[in-house]
Amino acid sequence: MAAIKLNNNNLPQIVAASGGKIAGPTYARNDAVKHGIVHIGVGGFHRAHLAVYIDRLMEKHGLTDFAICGVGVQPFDAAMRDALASQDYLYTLVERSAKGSEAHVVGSINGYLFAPDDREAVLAKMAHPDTHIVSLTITESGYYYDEHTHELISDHADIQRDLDPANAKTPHTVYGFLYEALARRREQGLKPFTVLSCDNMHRNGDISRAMLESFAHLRDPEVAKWISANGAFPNSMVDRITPQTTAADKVALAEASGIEDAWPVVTEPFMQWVIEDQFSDGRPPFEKVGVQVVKNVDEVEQFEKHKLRLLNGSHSALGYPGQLAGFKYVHEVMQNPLFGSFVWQMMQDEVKPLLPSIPGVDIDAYCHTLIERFSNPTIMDQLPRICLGGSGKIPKFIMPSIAEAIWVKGPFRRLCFVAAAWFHYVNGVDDNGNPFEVDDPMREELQAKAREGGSNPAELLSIQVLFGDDLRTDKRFLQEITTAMEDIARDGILKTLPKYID
Ligand code: CS2
Repeated sequence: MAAIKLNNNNLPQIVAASGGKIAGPTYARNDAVKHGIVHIGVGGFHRAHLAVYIDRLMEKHGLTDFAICGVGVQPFDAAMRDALASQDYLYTLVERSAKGSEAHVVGSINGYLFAPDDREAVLAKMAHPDTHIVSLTITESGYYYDEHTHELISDHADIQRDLDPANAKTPHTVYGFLYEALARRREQGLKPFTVLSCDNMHRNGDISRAMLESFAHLRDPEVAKWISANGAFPNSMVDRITPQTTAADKVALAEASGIEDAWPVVTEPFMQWVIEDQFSDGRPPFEKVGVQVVKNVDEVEQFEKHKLRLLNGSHSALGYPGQLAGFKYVHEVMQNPLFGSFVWQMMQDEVKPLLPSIPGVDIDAYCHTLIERFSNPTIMDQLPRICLGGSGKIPKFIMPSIAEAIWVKGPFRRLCFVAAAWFHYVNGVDDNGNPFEVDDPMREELQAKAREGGSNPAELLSIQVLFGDDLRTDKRFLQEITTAMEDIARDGILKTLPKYID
């Protein structure tokens, strides 16, 4: 049977042909629903996370004021514009686990604006009274945040361009859009929309607030004051492992479910969102669909610490050494008993003792869930995805645990092994001599330092924006990481790993 193209007209046929196995939206997706959320950066993660929570609220709880209008600001977003527009903004979410695969059609996104086509349309949408939230998944580079000074990189050419009032109506950066739309809302006597960062960053809301306020201050201090007094920027912890969609995923969907979808999303069954209850202009009743809405920012921070250090830290522990050892997918790395033991012991012995206890959270159960999630053989989570942008990952997921372990005199050998593996990884050649692509904004600098340093970590550690000053002078740390680097260089990952397993 030929697959049926996904769109509004064909949806009933798709559902019927599946014998009721595939559910799709039964709620209205017309002008009766309002775009309460404008989302910048519609990719796989957004479509597996916020858009799914909203879909459930629309389907099960009659929510009509918070449908999503997607926005793309990057040239590459044209592909998402075309894919979604070709199917009335519907898409298929495929949840895969060892138990099987379930497909579901999501309808919460029902419009999409591509900024390079019409920047004014995006500004008008954000400034519209129906818009209550502007949410973001723009990756770290979209924030223009200097990790070291904690300030806006205001001398960046993109920011400079958007700061020029002559460009106010044609912004390129997220801050240019947010600022102009908020200034218009202020003029119109509207409340500011909530700026809701859904990026996997520590204190994502605080960073969004501080950067936007700096930007606004450079444009007009009065608007900056208004944003700071009235705006809301909730911090949140977001979680759902969402690999990049492949051509094979589309074929599998067509064969198994009879759906022709230009860009489906493949993800795991697990999802989590812990969000601070700070909204300036109303919000959907997220708690009805399992979101943990908390009053206190410290709570978000604790959940976030668990996630970044255990989930993302372990992903790095599987990713960089795994890529060097020649693996392609996370589950393949997990199937290797050495890696399975290594990552478990790193979590239990080195990371867990550093984490706060959260009432109602069983940290061992959490670690077990992670092992199960990493072992999921069906989502085919690609190592290059895990390894992408290591200069933004290792300093956040691994190095802080090392620094804290040194401080409390705890063990940190395995964490050093992971950092050492990344130092090797940046050279772009695996243990079998096969080259691979190192996708990192700092690639050139990293590779130059790695070449200069060889098995001596000093050169790479001298990159201050990544490593600061403290670790570089700690003798125990230097000894551990140097030993790991020498062992990996001499023997390769798989022969070195047993030394790190009890
Ligand atoms: C991964 C994350 O890229 C990475 O390093 O650890 O993308 C991870 O899959 C998500 O944070 C899961 O929520």
